Amino acid sequence: MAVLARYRKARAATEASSAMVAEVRAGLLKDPPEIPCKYFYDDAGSRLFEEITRLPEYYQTRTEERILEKNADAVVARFRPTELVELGSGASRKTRVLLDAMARARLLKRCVLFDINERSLQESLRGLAAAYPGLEARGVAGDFATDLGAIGKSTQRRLAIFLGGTIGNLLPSAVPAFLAGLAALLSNGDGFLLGVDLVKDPARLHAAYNDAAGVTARFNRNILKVVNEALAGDFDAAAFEHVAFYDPERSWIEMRLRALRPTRVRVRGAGIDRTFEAGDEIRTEISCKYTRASLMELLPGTGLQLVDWLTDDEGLFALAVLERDRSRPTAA
Ligand code: AVJ
Repeated sequence: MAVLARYRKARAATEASSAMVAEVRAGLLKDPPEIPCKYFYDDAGSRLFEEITRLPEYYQTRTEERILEKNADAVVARFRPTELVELGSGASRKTRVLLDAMARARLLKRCVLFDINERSLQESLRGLAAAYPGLEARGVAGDFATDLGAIGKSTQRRLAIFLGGTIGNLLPSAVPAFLAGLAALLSNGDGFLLGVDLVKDPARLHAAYNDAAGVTARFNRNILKVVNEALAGDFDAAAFEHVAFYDPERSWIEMRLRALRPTRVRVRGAGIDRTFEAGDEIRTEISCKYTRASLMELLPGTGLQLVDWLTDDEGLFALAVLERDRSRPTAA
């Protein structure tokens, strides 16, 4: 059987690394300084994130998987997709729940995976090719905030999925443009499943980002190693502690790295040379939490409509079921 499993990069390697130079430099020169959270996901960081998804405190992944398992057949029955498009697929365990539902409905033809980490993509594509003979699977490596266009449009009926609550990494002000870009990949009547972590008891959120085993702390500090390796830096990761807290005003978790003592840092590849005093912080991630209402506020003008809201009994996590607006022309 012919299995098509290939991937390409949304941008050339040189272009991606010059973007990293500019982004890391601009971030570290901000006050307070920051490092974009997409740089968490080198191979070690991707593995640490997989470990996070199995932590007892990190309810997101298993809750979303349960919601998906319960509703996959109904979602497939509603949109009748022949092609699945997954953004930020990572290890792509949840992808299979939908591919299985599409196969049961005898609709499954194609699958496109989009992820920042090339190795995750290659492994996922290899796994899917083995598990779904005849599936036309391809991958695109890129940044979902800027490179979505590289996926291109399709003549197939598409179901796009963006799971895990990763939309929370975008500032809410950046979400409408992202959603409009995603809608441009779809045709009228196509579906989009968006996983969102919900506003809840701050203690529960705090625990999820400050796990007892310290995996999130290792994940957070790993970003310094990524910067060191890619940009000839000399961050002393041991000089920084993990900080994660919930900001109830902005409804987001913020992760930071806080200097434990004065530490000089040079990042030669980004032209950075500065000292962090004890207590100085670098912001490494925001993870926004939504309600049905706060998500709906971001939809007008994007070409997407909320048609269902699937959640768990405890109201921890939701899958927003969105449809490419039928009343709009398909042209982006
Ligand atoms: C993959 C972005 C959804 O925000 O919860 C996990 C990343 N950061 N623990 C999240 C993360 C700290 C995760 N997302």
